[in-house]
Amino acid sequence: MSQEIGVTGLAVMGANLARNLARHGCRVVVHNRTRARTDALLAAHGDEGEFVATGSVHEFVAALQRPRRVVVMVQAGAPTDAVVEELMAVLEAGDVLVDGGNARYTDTIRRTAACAEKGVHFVGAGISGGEEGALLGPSIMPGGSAEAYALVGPLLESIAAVVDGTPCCTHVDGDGAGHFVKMVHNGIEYADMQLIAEAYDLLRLRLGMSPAEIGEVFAGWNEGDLDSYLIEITAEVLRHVDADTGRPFVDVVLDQAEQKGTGRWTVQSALDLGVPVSGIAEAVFARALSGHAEQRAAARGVLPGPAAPPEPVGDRDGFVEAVRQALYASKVVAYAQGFDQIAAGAQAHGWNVDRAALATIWRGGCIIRARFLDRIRQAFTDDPGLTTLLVHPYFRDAVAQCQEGWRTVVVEAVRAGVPAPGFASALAYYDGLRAERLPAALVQGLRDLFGAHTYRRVDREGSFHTLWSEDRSERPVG
Ligand code: NBP
Repeated sequence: MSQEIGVTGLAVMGANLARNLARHGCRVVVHNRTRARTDALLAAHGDEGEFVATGSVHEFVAALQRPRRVVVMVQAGAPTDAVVEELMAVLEAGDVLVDGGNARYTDTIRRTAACAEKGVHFVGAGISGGEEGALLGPSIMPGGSAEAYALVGPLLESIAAVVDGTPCCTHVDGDGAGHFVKMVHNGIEYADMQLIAEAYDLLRLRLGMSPAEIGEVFAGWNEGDLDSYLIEITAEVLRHVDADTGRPFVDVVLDQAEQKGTGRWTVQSALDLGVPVSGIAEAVFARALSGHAEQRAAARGVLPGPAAPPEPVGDRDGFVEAVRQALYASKVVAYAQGFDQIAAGAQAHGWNVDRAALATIWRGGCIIRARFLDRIRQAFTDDPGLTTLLVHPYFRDAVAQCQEGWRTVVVEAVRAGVPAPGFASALAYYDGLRAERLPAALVQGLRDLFGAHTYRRVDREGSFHTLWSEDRSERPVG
């Protein structure tokens, strides 16, 4: 395989990916709509490897040997369509076009089909790790055909993060599979961050700890089961002091969380698939609530909280440990839900997604990298058809050990009027899964009464309808 690739789109991600490729001995032909970015890249980093700067798209494509390998790193949506269209006018059958942006997976399915008409392989590759990951080793989730992966996979694997000698890059499966799993990865990231934020809030409001003290707690947690990139950077952010005011950094940041869209896409897809990703949904809605400044201003000081001021928490160390348990258990639920969505998406689209392989490539490079992904990898390796992570013996026992603290924290949050939607909904999901009977039976009864929607019985096969407005006798239906 020739060690050559083209990269178009040289903003932060594309430039760093190009540098990563060049540092790994690849000849990198670079291009950007605005030439100044190309020149800036070469001026600053041209000595890191072999770069070939090009001006026009024609020049860019002509500088590559066939079959050409081209990575597109531009803004998702219309810009990606514009770039793909421009490239498709010059690329030829057998060439490979890799979209490393955060494309919506349905767009990737459409682009893959359109490129295939001309014999060009389209690879929608999820890339996680931000700008640092792009430079030093991201986690890469390429979709597309096996034939296309054979052409670009080894190159992508060579620049990915490496954990225990294994590159954090694997062929996920056909057309949109790569971008689908990247979307769910980002959804899990939303849930993870929301849970971390709730843990911080409870320690601050119920124990009166300072951000720096809570930073120390997170640093300590990072030594154990919670060891992860997000926990590590939480400690860093909480310890940070604003240079202008001398106040904790978190206290000078406006408390309105923004979003770029992948969390929302994950929830929209989960709704279509019928998968209860309540942890991700709560995280998306919590960000939305934080941004509803008008409603918050109207309610602040107007809506009463608990009648009596909450009593101080007596056992400080015990409460810190309970919050750790709530965080760990809720995190397992969020990951379990995300992996359920991946299984459901794969089934709906006819992809064969190996969840153990995904957990393997999420152990490094990406934002959700965490020690416990190794446990998830092991769980799906033990049982590739595992119905839910929560019933694997390791996670069943680990969550069971956290259960008491988890429940204490949710009760305390409710009692004190501190919002903890992630912890509470994760616990409700857990209790919902393990319930002997759910009140869904009553929902079915109501649906049958007002809409003749029918129901199934616990003691007989088939569907039934009760003649509610007549003699209330029961009829088999269909
Ligand atoms: P941006 O998402 O900010 O996009 C800027 C790039 O898109 C520039 O190269 C710009 O060219 C190009 N571009 C645009 Br905008 N419209 C174009 C058009 N019509 N034709 C040609 N080029 C066009 O860059 P980024 O933050 O480096 O991210 C690149 C991709 O990677 C995105 O899809 C992003 O979602 C994804 N991603 C980002 C991160 C991250 O941490 N930032 C992480 C993972 C994935 P110009 O210079 O001429 O304006």
